Amino acid sequence: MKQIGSLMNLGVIQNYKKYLPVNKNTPIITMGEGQTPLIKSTNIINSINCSNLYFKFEGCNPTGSFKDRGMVFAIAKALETKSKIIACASTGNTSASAAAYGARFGLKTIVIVPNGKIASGKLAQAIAYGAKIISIDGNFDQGLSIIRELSDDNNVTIVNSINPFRIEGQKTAAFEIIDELGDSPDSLFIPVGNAGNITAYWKGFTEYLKYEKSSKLPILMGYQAEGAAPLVKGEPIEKPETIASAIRIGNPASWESAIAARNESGGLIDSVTDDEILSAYEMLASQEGIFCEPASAASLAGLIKTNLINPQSIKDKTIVCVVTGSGLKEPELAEKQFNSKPINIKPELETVKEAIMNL
Ligand code: AN7
Repeated sequence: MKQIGSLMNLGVIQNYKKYLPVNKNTPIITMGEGQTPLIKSTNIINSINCSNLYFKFEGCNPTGSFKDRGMVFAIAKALETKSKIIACASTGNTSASAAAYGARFGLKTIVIVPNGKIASGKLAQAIAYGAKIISIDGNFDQGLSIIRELSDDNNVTIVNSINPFRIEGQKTAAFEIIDELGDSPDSLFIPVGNAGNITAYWKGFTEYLKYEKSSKLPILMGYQAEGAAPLVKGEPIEKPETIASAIRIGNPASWESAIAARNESGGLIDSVTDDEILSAYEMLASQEGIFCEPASAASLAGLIKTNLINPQSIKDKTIVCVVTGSGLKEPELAEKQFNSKPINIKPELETVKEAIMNL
């Protein structure tokens, strides 16, 4: 019995409450988020010039993305202050996460999403969890500016990453990586959209160094999609475009903290093309068994780009690529993107045998 209990994931608030702004009125809630696998590369490592490569697969969170780490804490804080309504703008994953935790913990959830620009699985989640869904003929950035104005109304708690508790919860991913590796990796490669996550990882890494849980800080390497790369261009993009809909963001809310994370870590925020993203998306699935959404593959795309242009910078290093969400969010893309297609035949042993011989 005891052993079974010890294997239970108590969630990121319970596991890391010592490092979070938890007080006696903060409810310790969870849906089992966090403790996601840090998967050692078995095949891609052979074509990359580093010595240890890991994928932090955040698609294994309860709603299929890293957002759950931050959402659980934002919701705990909303409950602490007796808020009844939560709201967010989203490219999809934040809305799925908010809707799930909102449903579970009795909060009305309002989500604003860009019409026709969110993956089908994410919309299905928001519908299933019962959120009030407002689809706007506009993009994420326009949705977020509406949300910011809503936040003047005290009855509504904003659960975008402009809510500092989201960042607090998400920093636990950095803690888990250090707890598992025994120290910080040399570099962390991460997709960047609204730039909350790169901010959160940097906070986590710097705090764990301060608590002497690690001996060094990693270099942070953030990747935006080429058509949605305001941090690379140095100015907001009015009409961001990319196949990676999760990071189709032209004016990131955490702009300054992302630049600070880059500068303080001695890292880089660069862009990768949609083709590079799709190629990394295919490699993760077909070579490592990690089926992620396209935005999530921007981290590996960035590592492959770095391996080509500056191999010395990763030589002999321990590297973690953050894989932010599940490929099941957007099944249509896989059907379009991969060569492997089902063959349709009669339900007869001989016909099946013949088909297998011809594979
Ligand atoms: C899979 O859900 O912004 O740089 O509204 O879903 O912290 O924004 C999602 C972002 C990367 C970028 N990977 O993270 C939203 C939203 C996936 C994502 C990002 C997102 P941030």
